[in-house]
Amino acid sequence: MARSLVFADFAQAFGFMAQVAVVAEKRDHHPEWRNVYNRVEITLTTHDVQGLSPRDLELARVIDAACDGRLQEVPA
Ligand code: H2B
Repeated sequence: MARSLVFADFAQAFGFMAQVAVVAEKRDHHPEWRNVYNRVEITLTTHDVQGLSPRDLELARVIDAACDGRLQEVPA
């Protein structure tokens, strides 16, 4: 399961990552992610099952909530 996010700048991207990282560490379930400036590419997987598990869905909801309202506005 993957999602690519674009933020206004690096501070917004890294602030989002810090927020998700705190929750991920508490849950011992971590995103595979790549950050370049304002972009964050995220993949969620569970090693034990070599695929998706409910833990990935739960972390996806945390990620969706953390980036809600923080993504770069794309001009119409
Ligand atoms: N994160 C993710 N996304 N998937 C895992 O399978 C996973 C993890 N396993 N964080 C955890 C850590 C495991 O390696 C430790 C030993 O609990």
